[in-house]
Amino acid sequence: MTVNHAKLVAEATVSEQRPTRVIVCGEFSSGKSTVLNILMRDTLIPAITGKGPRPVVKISGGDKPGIATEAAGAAPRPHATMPLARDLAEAASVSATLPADQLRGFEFTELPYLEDGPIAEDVRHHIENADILIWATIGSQAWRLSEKTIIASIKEIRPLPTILAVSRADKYRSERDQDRVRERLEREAEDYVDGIVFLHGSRKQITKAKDSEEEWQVAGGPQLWSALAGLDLIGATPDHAAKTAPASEGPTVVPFDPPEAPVEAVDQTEGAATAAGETADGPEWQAELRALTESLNGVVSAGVVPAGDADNPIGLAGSADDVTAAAQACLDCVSVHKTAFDFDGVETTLGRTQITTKNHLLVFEACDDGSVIFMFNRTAKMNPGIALRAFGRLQATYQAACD
Ligand SMILES: Nc1nc2c(ncn2[C@@H]2O[C@H](COP(=O)(O)OP(=O)(O)OP(=O)(O)O)[C@@H](O)[C@H]2O)c(=O)[nH]1
Ligand SMILES: [Mg+2]
Repeated sequence: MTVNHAKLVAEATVSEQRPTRVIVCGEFSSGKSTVLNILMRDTLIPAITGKGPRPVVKISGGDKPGIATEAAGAAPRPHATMPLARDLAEAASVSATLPADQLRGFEFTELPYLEDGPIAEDVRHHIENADILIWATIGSQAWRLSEKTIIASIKEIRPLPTILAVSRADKYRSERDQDRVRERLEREAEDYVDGIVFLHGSRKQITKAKDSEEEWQVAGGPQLWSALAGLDLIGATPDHAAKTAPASEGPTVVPFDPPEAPVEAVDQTEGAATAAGETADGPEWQAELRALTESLNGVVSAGVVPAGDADNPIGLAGSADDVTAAAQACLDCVSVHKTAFDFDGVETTLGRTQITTKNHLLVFEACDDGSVIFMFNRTAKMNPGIALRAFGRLQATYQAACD
């Protein structure tokens, strides 16, 4: 898989002491446990049927694997394997620690299904302490008024960056149907969610995804991780008191923190500038941006065209040919814009620009120093909303390095 978890973790856990907390919420049977199973790439959590009580389900990465349930007022009870659905339904909570690499630094918590109405105190507590919300919705009826109302109440408690996970997308009759739903959701849920991911989460599909990257891609696993990587997290400070402070204090963006692990070299176009203080892979900002693009799914190419050096784009992702082609498309666009829209001799500035084709999205922006940063994506692998958000982070990181 292409997700750089080191980056996600480094970024999300400002303090080493605490994992990134992701709460998975949604209405009854909307696919919350399925989201956890897809992230784990395993069908560990059974589907509990009936509209009765549900345990809080917590999954974390860690070296000491273990599963424990808790019942109200009783000590945690360890289990060698995940209890059956009927036993789980009677527990107040179940926690599983798994040695899976991709979960390291994370704590995913499925909260019992929510209904329109006041948010219970214990649910409120989870929201106040969370970093990210994944809202699960059923593909055939996605984004109902009740969901909007519940998410609004959650965001009033804490304005969590939010991924909309659309389950049962395998039930759409065609890709066109899914595209139509995506377009509608992008329009209607725009103010509430920061990214949309479609899931094919039947238990059979998740089982197939265990040993096959291709099947995992079909399930939507890499897309889900990509969407998480594209988020700006709020309020993560090592100080617990600050974390639980009222949301009215406003969000603060966690600074981008590159992974410490060496970043794999990407095709570099010859002739890129070399200045003092560079690492073997180029200046530090290049390593940062490569780590970020590497954590995204569906990037064909990405790079920077230095000001006044159009022939030597700096590759951040993709082959040298792909970088050159996308760079050329951006430069042509800038050039056409300059000549075609030069009103009365006053040069207009081209802002962030996106070109959408049937299967791709090219987005670029000219920076203050005249250089151009771009990203070229496959839309089937990362939907445009997430891609634009991710590009925003790429551009902001680059701009900060230029300043
Ligand atoms: N085919 C298919 N089935 C799915 C998908 N997502 C969920 N299901 C099935 O729908 C049922 C409910 O899914 P869950 O993930 O348990 O939903 P939940 O939100 O955790 O449900 P509650 O905790 O009971 O509210 C299960 O039988 C799942 O296997 C999907 O993407 N495709
Ligand atoms: Mg569930």
